[in-house]
Amino acid sequence: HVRATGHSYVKYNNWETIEAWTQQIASENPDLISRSAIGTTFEGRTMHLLKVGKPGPNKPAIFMDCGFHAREWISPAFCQWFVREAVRTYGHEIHMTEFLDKLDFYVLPVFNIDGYVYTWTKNRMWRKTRSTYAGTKCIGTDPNRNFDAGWCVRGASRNPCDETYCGPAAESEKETKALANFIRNNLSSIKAYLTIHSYSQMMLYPYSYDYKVTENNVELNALAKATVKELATLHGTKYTYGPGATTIYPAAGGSDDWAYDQGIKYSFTFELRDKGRYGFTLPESQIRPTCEEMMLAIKHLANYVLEH
Ligand code: ING
Ligand code: ZN
Repeated sequence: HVRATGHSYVKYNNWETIEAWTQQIASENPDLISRSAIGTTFEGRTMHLLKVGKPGPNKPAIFMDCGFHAREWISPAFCQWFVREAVRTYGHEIHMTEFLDKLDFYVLPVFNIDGYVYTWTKNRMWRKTRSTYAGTKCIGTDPNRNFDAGWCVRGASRNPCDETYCGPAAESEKETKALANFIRNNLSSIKAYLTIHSYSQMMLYPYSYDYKVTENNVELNALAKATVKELATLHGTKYTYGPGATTIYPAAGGSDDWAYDQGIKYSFTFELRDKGRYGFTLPESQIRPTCEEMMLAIKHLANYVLEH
């Protein structure tokens, strides 16, 4: 049985295919996409970032990453879908045209590339990075416990053998450092930070590292409520929403909390489909509906960011 190696938006693609796709889509759409590298992973792979938007001076930006956790395959599939929809509908659909004229989307298709490769080759259920440290035989740090936001105070483990290991220090992981450096260097333009996980069908906002609420909690709650309502209009899929600590569980060191504390007032973690029937092994037949309904959510957020 031969499995085609070509890229498909309705299949899960391996890293080799996704990496080639970043090059291809950027070179086919030079007026809308530029590709850069923000760093390299522990195992030496290049972290390619796509900047999607019509070039112009002083544009605000929305940053979105996928593939923090290796086994959450629907997440990278969504980042690819988003980029394709952007280039496919620019100039044909008024809202996307306006977004790309007025905003840039930074899209990091796979953050934890080493872990993603490992889920394709050795262990489909791997979550963490693949970094090693002296003094332990256990491998990997949870990248969503490795940011400098209440680092390792709760909902994270100091044991390198655990799935939620926070790492030997905040930003110990090369991937975390690369993403944090990029955001720090672009804080004046980045208005929103979106990080895409699975599964549970949730839209979370800070805080997760503490039970405190944000200064704009009322606004974030209203925005999340309206966003998930919009998402549900397509297939009736229900997403719950709220601050991370009380909606999913308390967990320190997450990227959304860190981005928020850097001053990015619209910071969200999405947990895509489903609610546990298939979990991380969401069938490929659900890529299209999951991504189509998520496009409505992203477009709602983009519109909000433009108006605020
Ligand atoms: N869920 C997230 C996790 O990293 C989360 C939930 C969001 C934690 C924001 C901390 C901050 O555990 C999944 N599915 O990974
Ligand atoms: Zn995750």
